[in-house]
Amino acid sequence: MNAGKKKWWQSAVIYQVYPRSFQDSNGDGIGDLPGLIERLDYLQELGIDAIWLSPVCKSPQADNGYDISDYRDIDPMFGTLEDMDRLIAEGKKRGIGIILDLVLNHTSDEHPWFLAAKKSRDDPYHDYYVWRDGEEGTPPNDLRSAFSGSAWEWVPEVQQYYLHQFAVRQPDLNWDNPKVREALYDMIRWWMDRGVAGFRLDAVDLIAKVPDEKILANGPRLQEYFRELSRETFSHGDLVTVGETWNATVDLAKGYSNPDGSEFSMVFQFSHTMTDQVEGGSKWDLAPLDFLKFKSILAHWQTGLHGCGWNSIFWDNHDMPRVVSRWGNDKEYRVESAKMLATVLHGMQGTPYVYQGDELGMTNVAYPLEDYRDIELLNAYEELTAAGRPEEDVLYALQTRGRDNARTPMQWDDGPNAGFTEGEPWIRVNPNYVDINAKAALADPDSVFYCYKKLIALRKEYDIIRDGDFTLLEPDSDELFVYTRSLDGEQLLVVANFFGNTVPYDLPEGWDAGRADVLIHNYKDYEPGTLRPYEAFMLYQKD
Ligand code: TEU
Ligand code: CA
Repeated sequence: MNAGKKKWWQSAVIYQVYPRSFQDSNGDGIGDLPGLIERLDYLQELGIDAIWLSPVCKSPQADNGYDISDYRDIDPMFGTLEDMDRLIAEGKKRGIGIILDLVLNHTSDEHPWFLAAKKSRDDPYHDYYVWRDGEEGTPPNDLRSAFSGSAWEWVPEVQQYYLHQFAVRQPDLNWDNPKVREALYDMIRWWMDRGVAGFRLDAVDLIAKVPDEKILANGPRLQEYFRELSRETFSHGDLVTVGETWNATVDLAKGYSNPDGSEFSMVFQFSHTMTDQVEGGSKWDLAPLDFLKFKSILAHWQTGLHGCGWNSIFWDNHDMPRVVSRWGNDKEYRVESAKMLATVLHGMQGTPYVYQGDELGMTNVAYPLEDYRDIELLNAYEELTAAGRPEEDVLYALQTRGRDNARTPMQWDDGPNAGFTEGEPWIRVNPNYVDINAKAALADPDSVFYCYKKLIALRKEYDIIRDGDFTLLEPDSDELFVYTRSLDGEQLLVVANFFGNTVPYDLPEGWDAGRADVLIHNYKDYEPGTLRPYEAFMLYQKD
């Protein structure tokens, strides 16, 4: 992209808050907006520019807020609209923007639109959702919900099925109805007027579904809808927008993140997060990480969008296991591997997203079934065991990949419930909070926290991290993740041992550890010719 035309979000680092697990302020065991406001100073210390806030609108919480019943109000569990205004204002004071999570593919079954829609075929709201005729017990086709079971649900009052790509309680909106689109745009403008910094768009590549042809993602009218959405809303403000597009390709993403601003700022693409599952299987079909594929996918996105689009870069979020447990080592090398993963991520081009607790090196949990809360996980348990998969094997898969790994309460200190709540937390706290917590991290200059802080600061200091092009080195190494970035005579080298072995390694030609600046290193000293377990560093030099 041309110098002088930089967007604020290209130099930004965004931090994701999953509000129900961040900080409780009133002892009901559920995190809330006043709690988040109390913790803004912590986030300012980390140095982030914006918070992506998972949904806080009114919701029966069938899917933790991703089922919205009123887009223009805050769920009482999280606070009030005044709390939201205060969050936006307090954020602004600290240079932190608030990015709302817009769930536009579906609503809650308790949204007034759906309550009206399911009463009668003649109701003006009926056509806000996706209905098909059929016979009870024989759905229109065999489309499956992402949360197990059929994607169709029968409603006796209207003698029709409605489509739900997610839970039964998340009916899909009918984007082909212009009234639906206009109603959503109006709501988005209403939020823009309240001063939000941007939006994350949930499951947005599913909005243009054509269920009769079994097309869910990337429907034929998708780009038309994206352009109209942007034209009617975002393009009127200096906002950051990030679409969640599980099914994007580099070619599609060039359009989605077109620098002309006609669609979104960027999208989340997930192909690298699917390199440790059986091909053609589901997320519950575990396989060892295909490291060469993982690297080549990331490199493909880095080079593919350079200069003609923009990447979002992330390792995990509220739908994923904790990265240090997944691709690092959450035992003896927890700190080293958490720093290594952070270094590899933050050296790439794009806008980094830090998921809450990753800056502490928070880990997965392995709970018995009764301690889990997530609808996806609980439905998967039923479906997989009913299909005959051994219970132990199912539980192991859920413990390894389940979304609740990321949703355990934020670990603030070593006091009761990790300082998250004075009540009974809605989901159990990870027992390792006694050692892994923000208070301990802030007191230790070598903590994972300060590594993130440093990486975030480097991004502001070195234009090359924002602008430089990307070249993957050692593409065939089963152990090393190495790349360079370059920009007009400046060069950056990121070297990482992604695994727990000691590996012989010499710097590439033209690099001299004595001459280059060491921007960050997760070991204290440098050992020529060798990389120790999970060792990672970033070097910088100028011609
Ligand atoms: O996720 C979209 C999505 O495709 C999920 O089904 C995803 O595949 C799954 O969570 C991976 O385990 C978004 C939100 O991020 C998620 O939290 C919501 O549950 C979902 O949409 C429905 O709104
Ligand atoms: Ca609360």
